Amino acid sequence: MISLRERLNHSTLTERISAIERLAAIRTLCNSRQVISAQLSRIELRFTDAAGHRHTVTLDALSGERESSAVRDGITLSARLEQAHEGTIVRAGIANRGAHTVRLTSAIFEIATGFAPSARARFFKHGYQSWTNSLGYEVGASREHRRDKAHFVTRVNHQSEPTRPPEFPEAQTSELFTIVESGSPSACVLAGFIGAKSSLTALTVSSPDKIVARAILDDVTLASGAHRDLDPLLIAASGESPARMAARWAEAAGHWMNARVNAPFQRGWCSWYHYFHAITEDALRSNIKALEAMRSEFPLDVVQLDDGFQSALGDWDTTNAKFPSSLKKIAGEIRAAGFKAGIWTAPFLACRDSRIMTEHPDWFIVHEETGEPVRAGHNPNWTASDDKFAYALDPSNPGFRAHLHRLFEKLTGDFGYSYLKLDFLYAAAAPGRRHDQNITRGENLRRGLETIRAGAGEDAFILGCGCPIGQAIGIVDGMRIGPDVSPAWGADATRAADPSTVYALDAIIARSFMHRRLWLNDPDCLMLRLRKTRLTPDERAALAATIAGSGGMLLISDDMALLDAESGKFFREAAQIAEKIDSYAVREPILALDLMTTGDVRGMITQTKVGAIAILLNRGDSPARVQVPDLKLPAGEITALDLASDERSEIFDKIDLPPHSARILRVKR
Ligand code: 9PG
Repeated sequence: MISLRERLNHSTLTERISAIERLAAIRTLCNSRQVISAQLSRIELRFTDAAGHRHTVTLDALSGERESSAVRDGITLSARLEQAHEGTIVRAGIANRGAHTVRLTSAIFEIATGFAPSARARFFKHGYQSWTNSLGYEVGASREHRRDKAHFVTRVNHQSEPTRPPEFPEAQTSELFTIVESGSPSACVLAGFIGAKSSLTALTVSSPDKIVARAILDDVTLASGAHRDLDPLLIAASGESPARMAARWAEAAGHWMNARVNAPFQRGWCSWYHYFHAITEDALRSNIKALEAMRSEFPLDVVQLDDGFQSALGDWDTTNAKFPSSLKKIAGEIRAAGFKAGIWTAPFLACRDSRIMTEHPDWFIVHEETGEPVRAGHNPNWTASDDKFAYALDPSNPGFRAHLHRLFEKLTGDFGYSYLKLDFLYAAAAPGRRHDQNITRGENLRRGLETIRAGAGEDAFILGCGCPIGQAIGIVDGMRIGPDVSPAWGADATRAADPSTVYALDAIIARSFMHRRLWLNDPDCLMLRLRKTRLTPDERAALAATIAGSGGMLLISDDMALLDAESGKFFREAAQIAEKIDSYAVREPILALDLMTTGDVRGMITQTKVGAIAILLNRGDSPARVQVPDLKLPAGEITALDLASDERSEIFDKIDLPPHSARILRVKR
């Protein structure tokens, strides 16, 4: 067994750190940080044989960098440990040296955190896909989750396993990575898969002393003589903040997965949050004209048409009656006005009345027992059929893959769209029988995404949305990291993934560390209008400040006829801050002030050359007073900007925040 006392063991601090930095590092270690070590205690592989009998093979004597292995019924489980990213990386693999094909259920990694079973601890429950919320929870507080009794479509949407095995309840399960924090001063243990090429993964924290990480192998076949590498798992312990640990995970995952992090800062316009499904060609055209005329007030690069143009859900190259022109002509008009043309698709979903579903019923993921296509979405606005469900397409089917490749070649090369918003991507990872039984659900999604990238070409800007977080790393340039915003604050939304500005703000802060580590974060759109919206000026400013503070993509979503010189000034101020923060994010991650908090006041901070910029948000319904020392900002002079009033004030000991408002704090050393 290997102990991860890396922060305390000076000899494992890498040579890359200069002598001066090393001294500084040692000083923080002595600075009353809690001593914590975490270790991998065992790996268990579960599989079934041809007769359906269950077997396990277990590995519990892991040592150093030497490979260890165990064999059972011809199935070999092997693993080795590597020191990297200030932690230990577990590299495990499975080989079938027997005579018969087996089916793999899961690989389970047990990690001893070093915390006492009776300790008070919190864990970070990271969400499955773009819209799923991510939050700190008390360990052991509950075995029940509000989604346990939700509709299948909701669970397939938001969980790597729509039905969790009883030993891994949803309430105690995080996706892809988790952080357990305990003690005072606190220490953190991080466990997270830094790859997502082999399978979906999840981590369960049922008690503070243990994290159970799993590779979900979906009964995939492993033929005689075949081998499968599992995704690498990073384990690390330290006295750093949970947000910094999360950033460390993102750094490692981005590195392992060759993340695309170099796209330029994106500014654009999107049709969705004003027009929704009612968008028409005429409305789009008048906005293109207005955007062209108001270019100096609203300096934008991309004009992106969202949901509502397609002839049917699933048929992305033809339009409905609201769009009498072809998609090619529309892209031409956007480009002639001086913008990049962007378009929305949901490439892994189709409704009953689509050409793709009527002509290719064999391209879908189907129920094991009934052979019926699997439901993965539901929307009355998507179809004229009585059946309002949308079904999951199967990228493991070579016929569908060839279609996807041609489709995206056409949208980019032939039609001229160079910005692609790909939505509802979780559908390709829906459970059910796939054409190719050799690939997991995670691989199926990744294969679909790879096919789209190959068709669209390297130069297209691809934005993932509704997408499981791991599988898209290295393929997409941008990723929606939260639920939809809405022209209403939306604290009354019944589910955290329902469109609602306040839940979007929570996600922007919680996942800020991913920006320029995994891709460009898309915090979702800014709505600038002050009419035809239920957002108040304070709420609009809170949305703008949080989007800007995330350094992420900046798209506005308004009928441009509702905007004026005043809203242009507001936009340019937010854009300037966003771009500045983005430029700093290349070096230092943007971190939540308290990743684990469930309180009304939340925020994030970016290190700058002269100090820091922090965003402070009061998401609650009553006024909040924040004591400045509690924020643990770097020392320096602080000014607060309220975007709603465009007023700056000097801050000393406290900051007062009205309900649903935000302040941008600049700290100058
Ligand atoms: C278009 C929209 C916009 C938006 C996307 C996505 O759970 N739901 O029912 C649900 C519906 C729509 C939705 C998210 C969730 O929004 O995020 O930006 O493109 O689709 O239909």
